[in-house]
Amino acid sequence: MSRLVVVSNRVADPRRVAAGGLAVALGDVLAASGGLWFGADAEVAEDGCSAASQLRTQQAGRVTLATVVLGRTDHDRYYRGYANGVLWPVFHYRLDLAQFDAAHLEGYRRVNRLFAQQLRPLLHPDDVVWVHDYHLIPLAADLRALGCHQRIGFFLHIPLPPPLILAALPAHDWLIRSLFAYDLVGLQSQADLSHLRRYLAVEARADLLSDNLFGAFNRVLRADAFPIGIDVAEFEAMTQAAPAQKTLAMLREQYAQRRLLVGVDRLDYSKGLPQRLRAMQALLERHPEARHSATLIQVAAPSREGVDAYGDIRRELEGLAGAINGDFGDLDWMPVRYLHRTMARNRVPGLYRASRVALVTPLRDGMNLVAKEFIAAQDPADPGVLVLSRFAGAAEQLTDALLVNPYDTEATAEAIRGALQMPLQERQVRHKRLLAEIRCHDVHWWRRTFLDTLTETRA
Ligand code: ADQ
Repeated sequence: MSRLVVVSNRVADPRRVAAGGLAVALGDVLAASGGLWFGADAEVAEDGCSAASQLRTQQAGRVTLATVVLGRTDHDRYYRGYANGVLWPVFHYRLDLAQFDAAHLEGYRRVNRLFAQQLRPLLHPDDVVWVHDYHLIPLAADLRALGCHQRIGFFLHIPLPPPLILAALPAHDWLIRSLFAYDLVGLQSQADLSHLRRYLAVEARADLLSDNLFGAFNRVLRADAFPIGIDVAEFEAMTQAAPAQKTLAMLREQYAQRRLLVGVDRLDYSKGLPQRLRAMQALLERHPEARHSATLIQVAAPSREGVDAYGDIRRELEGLAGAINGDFGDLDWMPVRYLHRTMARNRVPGLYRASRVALVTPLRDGMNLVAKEFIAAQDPADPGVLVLSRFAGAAEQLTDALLVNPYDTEATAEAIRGALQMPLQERQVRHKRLLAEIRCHDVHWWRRTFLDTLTETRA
């Protein structure tokens, strides 16, 4: 068995539950192969320089964690400036929020080169390298330039936008060309794959050798959709464990007279949170019978607070929640409980299970794991209903959810009403199919399928 080397912006100790599903799923293979997980260190050197000597390593069981300490300037340009200030908005179709700055692009290129220089001496000839996400798109090209011949795969966790949006990105041709240094590129959905295919045909004049093979720049690239899943068995076990059960009991007691709706997100403009609150507002305006009977608990985890657009979305959301509660709330009932915090991971399943409806309504999302977690946490005998944006990657798989267009406030409000009123039998039928889907395509399936395809591709 080849050793697995995972590269991502952040590394996590796979033995810690708080690390989440991805770390656990990759942790299994990393541990079995005595693998290496490489990325940026959580600490940033304030003196401003990313010294080559600042590579830190530590053992987490059989897994080696290796991290590069970045200087403040490099970190801010690469991470905040380019990855989160340009690639994140553009790839989520928000050209209006992108802040193009040549210095940030240069910082992104420099940090990727630095990662390649630091990683190369740690690699063995038959390693399989798996690079994750938009922070590190050019990494394989930098590794190849240093003479690395290992199998290298890439997985993009966020959407890939249509060709004309991608083409607005300064240096898009360089960025996409650098994908050809990988042996395999994985995307979340068929929609993303079709965008890549069209971009390559039109902008790169690539030869479309098949649905998944593209010839350009004297290389052949294989790309495919590998929708990421969750660890369903682990999530079900977490739902039965004491912290989730205590949360469930507390919520059942507190909200004995109400039906709960739940939203759990990072506070990010891609998640459609203001649109979601406006749909709640429309529901209460149009259907007075929904007043007093339903409460939305919206938990929004603080995220990327140094980036301007994130402060704006926070203020907008606080204003909206306050306005809805002011207009519709009563002495004994508030329609929206808005919490700006990260909940402990082991309590989240209790909140899902206590809720009749989940609102997962991003404007654009690579996949969205909250939708899958909500399904896994339900009681099959009396399950809740998933209201899901058609613009989440998950919508390609979860066709038994109530699919909505989050920009259409009135239609979303009606879908929420339909979810609150759905008869038990229909809830059971839909939930059974949804659960079968997320079980079949769980995170272990995703990891296995990607790594098997990467191995075959090189063979
Ligand atoms: P994210 O944008 O972070 O991930 P998502 O897939 O929804 O989005 O995962 C969020 C995770 O964080 C879930 O496990 C959720 O339970 C947890 N979480 C979110 N808010 C929380 C809160 N307030 N308190 C506690 N936990 C919270 C990116 C892409 C997604 C893609 C994933 C995985 O943007 O589209 O699905 O990677 O590939």
